[in-house]
Amino acid sequence: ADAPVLTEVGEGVLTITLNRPDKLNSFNVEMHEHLAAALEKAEQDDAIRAVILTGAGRAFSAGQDLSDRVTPKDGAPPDLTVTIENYYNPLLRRIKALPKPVIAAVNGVAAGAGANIALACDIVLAGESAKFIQAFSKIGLLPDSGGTWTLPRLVGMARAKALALLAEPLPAVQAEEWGMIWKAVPDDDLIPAASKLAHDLARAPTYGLGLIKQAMEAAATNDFDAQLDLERDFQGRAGRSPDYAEGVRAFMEKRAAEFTGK
Ligand code: T3D
Repeated sequence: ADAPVLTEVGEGVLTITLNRPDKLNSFNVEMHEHLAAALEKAEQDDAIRAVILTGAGRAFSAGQDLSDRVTPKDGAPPDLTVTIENYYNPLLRRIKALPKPVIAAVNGVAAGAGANIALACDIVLAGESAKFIQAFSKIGLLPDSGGTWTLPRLVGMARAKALALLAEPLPAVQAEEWGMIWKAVPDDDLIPAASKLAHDLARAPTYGLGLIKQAMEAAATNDFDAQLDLERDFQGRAGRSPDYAEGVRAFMEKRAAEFTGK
């Protein structure tokens, strides 16, 4: 059988493709395990300086594979905390903690956990025909994979609650208008645009980009004073990096900088 996740590395960019197209790239344990391994590679390999997450076929991901979630009449219900604790939550923590930019290239429908995994990425590009659906409420669940935290921060509480309660599909263009994603682009431009973005980022001072990502995430829970302290400390670290030295030298010498990610 085909691998449930495909990976490809080139010029500092790791492209991860969810690959269960017949099931709209919905998540089973095997796909979780392959995705975790791919992200671990991104963590450990210094040569990888940006990541693209996308889906094969017509969907980005339809969230949890529901085919093994059917509760027999009079049977015991599944314990959903197990998959969330063992697979979804570690996945979301991995994406957030990775000190490298992760770009979601949302090639089609992103539903349930599939939507919230995309929205946890650092830059979200979507094809114009893609839709985001907080599908959970249709089957009696609530948004997981960080959705109840992420959505209100991205679009405000009014829109977040309505999206979660109504489970109405939000087209990519409207998602861009609402500030929920970075950009909606014509479908045919999606992969080239994501690839260009990722390659530009991979050539950038990626150590600094990692600090930017961590500082922004920390701001969600820090107060202003704590955040000023964090900026001081992180800037101290950035200021000792070879890429900062190269950036300043290149500016003064009026030439293009050559960053190494250190
Ligand atoms: O369980 C836990 O561990 C807790 C964690 C929960 C996390 C979650 O993500 S819960 C939410 C799960 N996801 C959903 O509820 C979404 C279900 N899917 C849909 O609503 C629709 O499929 C879409 C809106 C995503 C796409 O609609 P459409 O009309 O383009 O396609 P379709 O015809 O519905 O689906 C195509 C095929 O994919 C179809 O199979 P078939 O008939 O061709 O054999 C469909 O059953 C299958 N499919 C789609 N989504 C899932 C799925 N199979 C299993 N699980 C799915 N989530």
